[in-house]
Amino acid sequence: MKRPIRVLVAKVGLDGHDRGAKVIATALRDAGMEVIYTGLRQTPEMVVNAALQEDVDAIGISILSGAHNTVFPKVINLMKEKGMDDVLLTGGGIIPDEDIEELNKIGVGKLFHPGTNTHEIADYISNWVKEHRNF
Ligand code: B12
Repeated sequence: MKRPIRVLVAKVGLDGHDRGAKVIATALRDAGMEVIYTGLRQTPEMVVNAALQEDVDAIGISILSGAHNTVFPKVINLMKEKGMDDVLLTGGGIIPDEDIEELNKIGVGKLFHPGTNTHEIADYISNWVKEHRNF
């Protein structure tokens, strides 16, 4: 690859569960990716604007608060509005399987449960980006 994969890791909502986001940000950096971590309490608009400005290959959202069915559709719709069709939206946290299925149907990528090995997540992002983005 000519350049490292760029990923925006974001925490949307008002809760303070940032451990998973920080673990993922560190794991993706260790896997050789360039990671921008937004910090806590971002809105979908802030996340998508930051992703556009930073020209990322993937957006990763961490959600443990239960707000996934509100947040992911908002983010994917904003991405579509801005023409970010070749950017991956992925994430993880406390998200039931039936909700993951519905979110996948509207274009959200894989969502990972607690306990997922971080290598699996890094491999998924890396393979998706190689397949869908022009390097
Ligand atoms: C630690 C913890 C806390 C800590 C948070 C510390 C911190 N700085 O993060 C503290 C004590 C502050 C806390 C507080 C609260 N918590 Co809490 N907390 C937890 C707990 C026990 C573990 C979360 C954790 O850190 N796991 C370790 C990390 C590494 O794992 P992870 O985030 O799941 O990440 C993995 C995957 O999910 C995935 N992933 C996660 N993010 C991302 C992002 C991307 C991009 C990708 C690809 C993958 C990915 O990959 C990671 C690696 O495998 C969970 C229960 C649980 N079993 O998850 C409850 C839990 C999340 N908390 C809960 C609640 C209710 C609260 C409180 C509201 C309790 C209260 N009444 O006060 C408060 C909220 C306070 C606040 N202001 O936000 C609930 C949420 C319920 C819900 N979703 O409906 C849970 C599920 C407990 C429960 N069973 O009820 N909590």
